[in-house]
Amino acid sequence: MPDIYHDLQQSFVRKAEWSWTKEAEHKGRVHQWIHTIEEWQQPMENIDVVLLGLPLSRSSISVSGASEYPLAFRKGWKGFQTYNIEEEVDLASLRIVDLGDVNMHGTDIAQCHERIEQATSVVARNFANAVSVNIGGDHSVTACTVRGLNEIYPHETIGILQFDTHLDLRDPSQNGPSNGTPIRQLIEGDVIKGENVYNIGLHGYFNSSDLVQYGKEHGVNMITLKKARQQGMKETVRASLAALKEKVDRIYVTVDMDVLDVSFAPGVPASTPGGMTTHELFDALLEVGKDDRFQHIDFVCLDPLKDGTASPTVKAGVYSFLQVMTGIVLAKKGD
Ligand SMILES: [Mn+2]
Repeated sequence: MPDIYHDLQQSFVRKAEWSWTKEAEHKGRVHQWIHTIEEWQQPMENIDVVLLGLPLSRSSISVSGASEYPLAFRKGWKGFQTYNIEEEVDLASLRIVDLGDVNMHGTDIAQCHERIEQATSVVARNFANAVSVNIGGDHSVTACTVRGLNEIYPHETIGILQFDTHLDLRDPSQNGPSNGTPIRQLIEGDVIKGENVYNIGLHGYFNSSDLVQYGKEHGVNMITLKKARQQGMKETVRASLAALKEKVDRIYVTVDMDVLDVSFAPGVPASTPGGMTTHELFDALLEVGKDDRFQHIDFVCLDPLKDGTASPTVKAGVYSFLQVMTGIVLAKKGD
């Protein structure tokens, strides 16, 4: 067995507690396209995208069942075809592997964070050429995944494109390693610079002026939703990625699903009125996927336990991920 299985095992990555049985009659659907690493028969170097579940939400400030999202995400795949009618591309050409979930400690949050950091490092080392997709979990996981990357690439500058209603710049000395502090943890830990953070989606009444002040002092690029709408969502994403490319070696994209308007995302505890429409987020994520410099993305804070009966938020979460994949296929085609 290649060392990679051993490495993953050592860093607490475990086969997901649940996976799809492959049936020929469902060929063409997303759940038939994504293989677990155990099912993967081709060389590991051939893999384009790796998925990793981070089922942790004890670190969320508001009560959250985001730990259940990796499972709900996987279950949601069956409702989607790999063919995208608007872009006329089939995702089936993309070689994607589900590595499983980081096995969390029952109660020790610090231990959970340590495991996430370690697992991210191992994934980055073993799949250096693949795009990595992390499925949270609450937003605290982003501090861990970015630290994990920094360990593997200590000489690289990492930049963050953040889709979020919040700055996530609360003070870790008061709020701990929670979902309100990941960006500040990374700035204070010298892992990233504030000026290399581009946050798109800020609006309304959900960030205090002292945190905005902290953001300004550290050069965080705060692009309000109002500004993004004036400029156009696609243009805003393109401009942010272009600016990041000038300054950083590696781009990490973090999608806090609370960036969506609460009417589109009832299954996100911190979503608010006045947020992004699914349409805007899907457009934004297609642009992200098209950009060949982005290598890592996470989706966080989606709580399937709070979702509506037709699972609108989980479906929006799967769709969001697929938009990024579609962008990658378009980029490979040279569009
Ligand atoms: Mn957040």
